Parts: sequence; structure tokens; C-alpha cells
Amino acid sequence: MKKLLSTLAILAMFVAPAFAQNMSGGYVNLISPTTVNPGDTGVMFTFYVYNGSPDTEWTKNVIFTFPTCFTVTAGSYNDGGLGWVFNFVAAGNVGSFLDGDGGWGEIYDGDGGYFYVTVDVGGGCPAGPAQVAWQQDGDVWGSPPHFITGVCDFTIGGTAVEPSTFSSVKALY
Ligand SMILES: [Ca+2]
Ligand SMILES: [Ca+2]
Repeated sequence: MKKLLSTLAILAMFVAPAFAQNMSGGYVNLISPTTVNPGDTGVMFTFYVYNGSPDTEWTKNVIFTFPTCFTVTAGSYNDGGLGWVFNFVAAGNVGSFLDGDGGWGEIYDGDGGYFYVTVDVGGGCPAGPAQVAWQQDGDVWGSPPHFITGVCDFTIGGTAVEPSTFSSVKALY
């Protein structure tokens, strides 16, 4: 199937040489939560992951990197019946969904679904704006780049969240 599609893509190249071929167009949206608090445990982050590759490159791995004060404890996904096979690996503040059946990637171009990553929020996490960095690795089909990255914003609650004058910040110490 992929070879047939590839042949069509090559034909398309002759017609339109500027046709982009890479993993661009993919994205990850954080659905929830918008705020966590230091010391929270078992917080499940829900993401929507979409593969927007224009050249039939399929997403092989999906990697989420939380702030270093977080600990990833579990991960799962809902492919809506598409039949993905990912193995989940937690390593400190990083949660990785890795292609579980070899061969080409799992999320076809034009497909998306939900990923769930459960974390413990360290009691020492600093309050304020925070980000989850994400990466989708493609299966190295066609032209590079074979990955796409981005960040999702959320907030760590607690004290000293709002912009403060220097004196008020200093007063905390
Ligand atoms: Ca490609
Ligand atoms: Ca695979």
C-alpha cells in the first residue's frame, strides 16, 4: 500500500516539484489539565496527536518531555480503532510511546488520536508557566525532516505565580 502511495507521490513530484515532503503539518494539542499543583500525584495529561505529513510518512514514536521536577508513571492511548501498536516507556520526566511492531510507523498521515500520560508533580516544582515538549518521529519515509517538535503550555499553581515586583519576590526568601 505504501509503495503504491509512494509511486503516486513521486508522480506528483514531477507535476509539482515544490511539493513538500517531510513530517511538517503534524501537531500535538494538550487537552487537559491547564493547571497542576506541586505535590499532586497521579495527574493524567490528555493530548491529541495528529500526523500531518504530506509525503506518506507515518509517526513511529511520540515522546513527551515534562519539566524535570515531574515523574512520569504511566501512559496509554486511544486510537479510535485504527490499530496502533505502541509500547510505553517511562524514564524520569520523559514518557515515550515507541513503535511496538517494527516496520513502518503507526499513525498514518492524516490520522490522529488521544495519548494519556500520568505524572507525579514534585513538591519542589516552581510555580508559574510550564511546558510539555513533544516530538513525533517519522518512519524515515521519503524526504526529511523525519521528525517534528513543539511545546504545549500549562501552569504550575501555588505561590508566586503572578508577576511580582523584585521586592515581593525577594520577600519570599
Ligand atoms: Ca517523509
Ligand atoms: Ca510499526
